[in-house]
Amino acid sequence: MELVKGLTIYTYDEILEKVRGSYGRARGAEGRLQAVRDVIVSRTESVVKLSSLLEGLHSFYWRLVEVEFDRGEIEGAFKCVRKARFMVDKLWGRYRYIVMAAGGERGVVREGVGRMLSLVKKCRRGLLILKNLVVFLQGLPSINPEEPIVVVAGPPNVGKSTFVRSVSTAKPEVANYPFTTKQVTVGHRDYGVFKVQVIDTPGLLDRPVEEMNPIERRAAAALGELRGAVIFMLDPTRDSYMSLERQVKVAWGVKSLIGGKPLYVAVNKVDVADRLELGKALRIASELVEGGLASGFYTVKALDRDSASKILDDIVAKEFTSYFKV
Ligand SMILES: Nc1nc2c(ncn2[C@@H]2O[C@H](COP(=O)(O)OP(=O)(O)OP(=O)(O)O)[C@@H](O)[C@H]2O)c(=O)[nH]1
Ligand SMILES: [Mg+2]
Repeated sequence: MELVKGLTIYTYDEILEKVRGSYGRARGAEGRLQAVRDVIVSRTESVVKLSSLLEGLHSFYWRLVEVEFDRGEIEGAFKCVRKARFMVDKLWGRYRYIVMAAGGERGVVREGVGRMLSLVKKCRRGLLILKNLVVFLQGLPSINPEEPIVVVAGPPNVGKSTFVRSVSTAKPEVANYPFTTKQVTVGHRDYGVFKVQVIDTPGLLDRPVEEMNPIERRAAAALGELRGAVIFMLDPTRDSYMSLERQVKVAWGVKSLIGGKPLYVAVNKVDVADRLELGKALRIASELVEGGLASGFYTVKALDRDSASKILDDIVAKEFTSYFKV
């Protein structure tokens, strides 16, 4: 994602290395103290920057962060660095004064430098967490929560990624086994005056958020925090990973995550489903509409670009009408 592009967090060891270099080059007691203070301040500047950037981080990204990181530890790391920067400045002032008054004894400089460094050392673990956090954020897809979004969700192996491949620029991995998709990815479909972001999500099981594994939680983050429309995909075939009954349970779980956002059911794999399978799935889909879960339902062959695009275009026309007016 763009927010933290180019930002580097330095670890304690990296700061220490730089301190050694600058200390060695600096002249005089005051110069050495100043050099160490400057390195610490400048090398932790990106932590301050990160802290302010995160204030603008969208709740969707926060939810993804919380899957991998402890929010309390992140806050603790910021607090530690803030305190270290403040105290380093204070120590620098104090030792500079002592050095000037006492004529720059080596022991005094060493003591001052040691105390400054030990403040940073206290944040050793925190700096590592923040460094990993930045790398993690940099690897996340750039999604603009303010622009039109269609999230494709559903049980494992129903054809979500196949659908996203067919309708958008994204080329997520497709395979005939469950949990192929482990991360949220985004593709775009161009409608001329605007683009729709089509989000591929990992497969969901029929269990509440508290029992979800990290992979499912990523899907839950997209469903819960991104506004827009949702396509809930079903696999009607007997080879499906889950029975249709269980797939319906997943659909209700998705509904509880998305609240009032519009949801459309897409019964996939119509090319291989037999009449009986299809009949049952369509009955279930229409019940989901009657039961207030879905705004509508479709049949689709996600493998086929035209079939998949027709559905997306229809949903976009219904849900994002205002965007078509220039
Ligand atoms: N016959 C047929 N097979 C399909 C269709 N759509 C998807 N498949 C197949 O279904 C299998 C699963 O497809 P994926 O797109 O990886 O399914 P997914 O829902 O993204 O799966 P996870 O990421 O594991 O949750 C693959 O073998 C696809 O080729 C379809 O319309 N017709
Ligand atoms: Mg997938």
